[in-house]
Amino acid sequence: MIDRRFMERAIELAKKGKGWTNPNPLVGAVIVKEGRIIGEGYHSRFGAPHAERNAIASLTDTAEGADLYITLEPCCHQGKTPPCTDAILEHRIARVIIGSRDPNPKVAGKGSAVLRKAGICLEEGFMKEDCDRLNRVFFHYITKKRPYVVMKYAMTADGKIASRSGASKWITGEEARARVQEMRWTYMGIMVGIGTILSDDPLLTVREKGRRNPVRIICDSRLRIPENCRICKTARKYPTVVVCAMDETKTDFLEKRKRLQEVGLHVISVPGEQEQVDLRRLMKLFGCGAIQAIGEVDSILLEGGAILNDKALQVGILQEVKAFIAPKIFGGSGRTPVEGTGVQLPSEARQLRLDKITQIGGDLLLEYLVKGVDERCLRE
Ligand code: AOF
Ligand code: ZN
Repeated sequence: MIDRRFMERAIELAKKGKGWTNPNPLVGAVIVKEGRIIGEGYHSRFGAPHAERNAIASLTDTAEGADLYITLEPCCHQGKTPPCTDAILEHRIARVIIGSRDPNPKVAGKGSAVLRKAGICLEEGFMKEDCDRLNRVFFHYITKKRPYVVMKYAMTADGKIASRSGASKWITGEEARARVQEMRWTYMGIMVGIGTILSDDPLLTVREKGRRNPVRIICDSRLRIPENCRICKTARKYPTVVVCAMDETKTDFLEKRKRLQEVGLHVISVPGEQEQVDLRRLMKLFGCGAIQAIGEVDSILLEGGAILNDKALQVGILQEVKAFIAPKIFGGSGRTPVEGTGVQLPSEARQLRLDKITQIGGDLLLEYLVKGVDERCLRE
């Protein structure tokens, strides 16, 4: 009999790797014999052993004839670690119950095929939706080689991200702000526009000790970032990339870059139309790890401001929107999360699909998926 409880346990284990496995997936494994768990494990860190091997290492009995519940199809390739399919066969596991299929072209059904061919009884797609939910980022990144980008903002019930005077501290309550902190360490990058640096002088780091900090990415077409801002002052401690759209041959650029490099920033120029950063090309560079000293970035939390948010939506680099809504009203002329020109007609709106609603303290968190993958984004 296949038991949901064991896959639920595997999912719970997988989640323990959150924030550490990127750009690898979250994976949990449970080995069951005669209705009893005899081994369990998860993928805990990028480069560390896979979930299956950790589960095997923890066995309290031989795995011969046992069932393996695994949230993701076992790999069959030699990566940083040897194929998990080998370990499953060596330990004579009789049945493998898989949640998600691994879309990594190196695996993509081949892992299952190896097991089936070896005579293992396979159940695929068990609790697939729950298992797929663990790895939205990985599925996007491994098939498209672009970061999964999430736009996050906090607004009042009347849609303002700041009051009339521009003040934005604070819109949401403490618990919602703690949730944002948690979001930061689950993404590999955190991106803002220069406007946000000039108005808020944020640090964009993770306060919780012992957590990984995302790479800070500042879109700053003309390199206006002041050397005395908090980002610059902490650039040696927290990797930071400033992306501009300047002519790399001009002395103006060379001089500014030199000064910023001296404080520890990585400066690149990715010029697009109208002397602005080409966001699609930038995503491609991050996805394939082309930015020296940063490596591959599988996910980015976009924290504003309104102009960059608009641009990101327009060029199609966004996969998800996370909107916090505070139970208060500012009224007046305060700024809104997405500005720019906007659409002429409601029928021209960018469509989202509501994915989840959570109450956090007195605030709401609405999570939406952006409908349809923008193919333009993948070509360029
Ligand atoms: C599994 N179990 O726990 C994980 C899998 O570079 P490596 O060797 O760590 O391999 C990374 C790839 O292996 C990754 O892209 C994904 O396809 C798969 N991850 N597979 O069987 C695991 N983490
Ligand atoms: Zn593996």
